Amino acid sequence: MSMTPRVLEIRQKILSRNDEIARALRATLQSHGVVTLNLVSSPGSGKTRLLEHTLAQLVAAGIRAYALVGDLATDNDAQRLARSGAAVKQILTQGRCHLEAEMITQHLEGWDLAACDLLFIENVGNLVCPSSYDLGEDIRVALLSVTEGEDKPLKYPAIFNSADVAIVTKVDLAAACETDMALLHDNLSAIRPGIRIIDTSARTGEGLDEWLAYLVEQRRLRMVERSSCV
Ligand SMILES: Nc1nc2c(ncn2[C@@H]2O[C@H](COP(=O)(O)OP(=O)(O)OP(=O)(O)O)[C@@H](O)[C@H]2O)c(=O)[nH]1
Ligand SMILES: [Mg+2]
Repeated sequence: MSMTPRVLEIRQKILSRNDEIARALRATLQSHGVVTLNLVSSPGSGKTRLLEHTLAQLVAAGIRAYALVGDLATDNDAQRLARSGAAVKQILTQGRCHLEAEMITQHLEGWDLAACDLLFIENVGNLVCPSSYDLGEDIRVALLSVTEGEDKPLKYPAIFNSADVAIVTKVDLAAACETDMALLHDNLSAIRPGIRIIDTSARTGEGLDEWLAYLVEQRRLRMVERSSCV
């Protein structure tokens, strides 16, 4: 007998268990007024650098932000993010290539969710596995740096198709990499028609105000949506 169906069955069970935990987590976060973002991308595309800037700006503006950051090893990213003054925790994934909802639930313990406006979850750098795992987020943010090649949305469709917004990073390097920005946008839109795309550079500051305005607007919209659902 072939092993394939059994492997698939176990995988489905793990995913449906994750979905159940994610559903409960989403309900808890929403009931406390938290808007949650899950940042996914390949390793090194600039998730932490974007978040360093974002958290510092939000703290300065009096918007209460928390961050969880997942990695296989080291707490380097948590140390970088904590400099902003925001509450930050590192999640070490014990070798797993993605975050799971249960890890988020566990690491939120001890945090006052009622005192949080925006929760950022930086996923493990990986363009494949994180796409299947709901973390109870409201907004999935896919980052793609210009150095990775315009074809990545076509080659890794699941991660870009499941995103609500795409952040193109490192646009200061676009000329050096001969990146065709129009093609990169077209490929993102082909995989996720109508997706909002924000071009950014953490180095020059390009697009960062647009990203911050997007966050503030999304928080407002989600809170209005929730109050009208009660
Ligand atoms: N030139 C340039 N470099 C950037 C930009 N954003 C990030 N970088 C650099 O890219 C490298 C990786 O950035 P990180 O923020 O650590 O990337 P990451 O996605 O968090 O990486 P992992 O957590 O390991 O997946 C660092 O050297 C950053 O300084 C940018 O906008 N422009
Ligand atoms: Mg990082």
